[in-house]
Amino acid sequence: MADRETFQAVLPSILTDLEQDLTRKGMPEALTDRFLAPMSKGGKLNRGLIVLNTGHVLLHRPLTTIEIRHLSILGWLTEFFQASYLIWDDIMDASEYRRGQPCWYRREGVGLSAVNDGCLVKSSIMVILQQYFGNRPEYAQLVELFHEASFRTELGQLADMTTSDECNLAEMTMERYKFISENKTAFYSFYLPVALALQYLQRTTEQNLAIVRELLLHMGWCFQVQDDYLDVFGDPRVTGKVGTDIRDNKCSWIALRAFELCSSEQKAVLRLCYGRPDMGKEARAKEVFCQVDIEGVFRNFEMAELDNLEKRIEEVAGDHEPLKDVLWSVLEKISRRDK
Ligand code: DMA
Ligand code: MG
Ligand code: MG
Ligand code: MG
Repeated sequence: MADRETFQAVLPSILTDLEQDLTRKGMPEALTDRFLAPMSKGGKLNRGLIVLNTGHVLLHRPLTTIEIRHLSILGWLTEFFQASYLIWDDIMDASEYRRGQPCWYRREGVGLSAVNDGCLVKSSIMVILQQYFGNRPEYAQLVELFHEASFRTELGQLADMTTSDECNLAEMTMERYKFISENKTAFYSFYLPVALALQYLQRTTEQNLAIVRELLLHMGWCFQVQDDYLDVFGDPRVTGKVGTDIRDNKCSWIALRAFELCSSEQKAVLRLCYGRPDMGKEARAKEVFCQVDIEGVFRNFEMAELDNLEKRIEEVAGDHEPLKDVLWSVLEKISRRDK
């Protein structure tokens, strides 16, 4: 069976485990479906699949049935992690669509209860982690990784929101951008899934972790640059979401780069139009992005960064064959993506 199907086949049993836990806690049966609803919402499953794939690539032998199951569970917990932060992120960004449907907080009968739903999805991680890994030697490390990822993601989201609220485009810097994207995205999307697999398979050394951390944070930063590009130029039918970065005054890579390339007239248009809740102004800001050929600038940057990452992987992980293979397979996932 391909990784994706193997992985997907594990979700129903996790949901059943959660359901049984609720029953033990005396949760009225009528509420169970409501509890489970935000946990099975699809998506690319990239992050979850990275955990299982890292296992395959890391060991020079086939994984055992139990290893496949455990890695898939850790993958689903990574997906739960993402699901909870996306629920909150869509409220914070006033987004309308996610994965081709109205954002969770905009669903009939959800509204601000979405805040608590995000908490429940996230707390479910610890319920399942305890159940399957509670007696294993690496349990404390797995818990710690999820805690660290939470803190980093929240710091990134704080920096993302505060920068939008307090800075205009001229005041935003690439240094700030790097902090935001490494924290809000890279840590949980790239480092967390690989580090979970390394911990579970007991392949961590200080050096291993340092190598993957450096490269995966870099990959996550590139991934966020792509996300920022797709926010404005992606096809909503493919990405499943409608961008809000221009009107939200986001410290977005393409806005920062475009501003650097603008003439003073174009800068004046962006000053007037970027970060305003007005469709006409949003369109004018996008027009300026097109005038400075930001799409071409982005494509060149993407190509150069992917090359750069390939070189860096050879340099840093060259003597660590299994780690190198892991990093290559993650890099493949982000190469020239359109969603
Ligand atoms: C999302 O950044 C970050 C987290 C922690 C979910 P974003 O708002 O750019 O993501 P999206 O474009 O998917 O809304
Ligand atoms: Mg968002
Ligand atoms: Mg956001
Ligand atoms: Mg985005």
